[in-house]
Amino acid sequence: MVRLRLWWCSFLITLTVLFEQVRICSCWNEQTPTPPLPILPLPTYSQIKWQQREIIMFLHFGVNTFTDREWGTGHENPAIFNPTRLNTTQWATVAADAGISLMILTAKHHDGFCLWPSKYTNHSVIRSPWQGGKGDVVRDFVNAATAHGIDVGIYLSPWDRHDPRYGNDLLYNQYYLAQLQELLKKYQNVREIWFDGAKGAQAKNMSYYFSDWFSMVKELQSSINIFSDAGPDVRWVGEETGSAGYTCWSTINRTSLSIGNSSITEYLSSGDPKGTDWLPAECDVSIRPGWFWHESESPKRLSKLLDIYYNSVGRNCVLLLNVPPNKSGLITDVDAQRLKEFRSAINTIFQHNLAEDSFVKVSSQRGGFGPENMLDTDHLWSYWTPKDDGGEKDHWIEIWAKDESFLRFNVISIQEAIGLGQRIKRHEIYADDKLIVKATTVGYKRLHRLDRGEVQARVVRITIRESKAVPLISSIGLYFDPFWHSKFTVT
Ligand code: FUL
Repeated sequence: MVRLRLWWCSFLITLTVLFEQVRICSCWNEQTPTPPLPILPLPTYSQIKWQQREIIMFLHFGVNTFTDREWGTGHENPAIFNPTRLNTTQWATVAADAGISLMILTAKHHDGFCLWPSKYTNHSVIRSPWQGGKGDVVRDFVNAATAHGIDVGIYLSPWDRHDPRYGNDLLYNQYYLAQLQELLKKYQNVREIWFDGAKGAQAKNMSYYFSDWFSMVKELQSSINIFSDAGPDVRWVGEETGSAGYTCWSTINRTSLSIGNSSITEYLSSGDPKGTDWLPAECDVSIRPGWFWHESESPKRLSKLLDIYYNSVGRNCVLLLNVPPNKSGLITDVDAQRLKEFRSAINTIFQHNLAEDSFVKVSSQRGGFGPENMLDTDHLWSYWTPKDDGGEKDHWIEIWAKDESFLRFNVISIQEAIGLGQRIKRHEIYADDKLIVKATTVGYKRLHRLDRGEVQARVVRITIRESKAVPLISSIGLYFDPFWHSKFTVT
């Protein structure tokens, strides 16, 4: 009898446990699949917003515009600053027409002349005939940009060839910090502040109190991105022709960086897969040979601007393109026209993604994170990811032409869901089993414009050979760039 009771009890317990397991399992199946864990470091909200801008605009304007120089001496007479037709609305219109969402103005360049009426110096617009000394270029710039829905950034040169305090660490740092506070209190919603590392040979011994400056900036405007050779939010790419490293990580070790140090340019250009800081690179380059406007110069050709686009935005960077206003205070028509052509060319190239008309197959998929996520409009939080089985094997995506047709393209685009970290170390692309691209990093956006020219294929395969953790791909694309005239055409 006792035995029977015991048997009956254990039977009931087993049944309950089984029932509970089935219940947990079925609940589990009903739940929305969760994303994989992130791989640190991650971008901040402001860094993601910055990255999504892709192209931003620099405006170098000041006394050099009137003296035909690149670096002023600091001895310029403020009276030479007299832009007779200054119109910041025209600047903003040119930027808006080019699809630009952030403009950065040189409030003070190395010559020390201030485009706003700073109370800490009289070497400024106060002493210029423009608007009878009552004008404020920074104010007009901020107002015009804001009215056009464009964000603003400010460049305030640390190197100052005018101010007598320059050379005295304490006095000059106090002056510089005072101007920073003045600007960031006066002009709201500044999205980027640019700390230029350039210093003339005679100024090498001056030290800047970067920690004080950075802390003050964040205290006054917390959503701002601070740019310098060493970040902390955006890093210099290490050169000024508009080209990032073929390998370009948004991660780097900040402790290995310092401002104005020419021996780290390669490190800046490639970043560091082992880096513990998220510090993406910005590629600054001018539409003209110089940063300031010079009558004798003209804008770069469209083909050059497109090369720059592929080598900067197409290598996981933001392109900061300088378009300098001229002596009259306007962006020159040829520059405005070139910029329009540039935007229209980009729109033309990327208007039709052949992958959208194709079948997409993948090596495997984590539940809820299928290949369709690579073809929607969310290029950040919607992504395909394979099953994470911990194995070392390759993951791949195949794009198949429908029916008996061929995919005809010369550009391939891949984007990683960087909100969960940058992961891909090596990838390859095959057209009908023929290797056409062997590359390294992807990041926010990787564009491969094929040197070998146009390719026609039934199937294109993207293979991820090495990744820090399972890859998360937010977008893939195959495009035909009609502006790319390569010597070779491979079918
Ligand atoms: C450099 C400066 O010396 C140039 O004049 C220009 O402003 C460029 C963006 O940065 O370091």
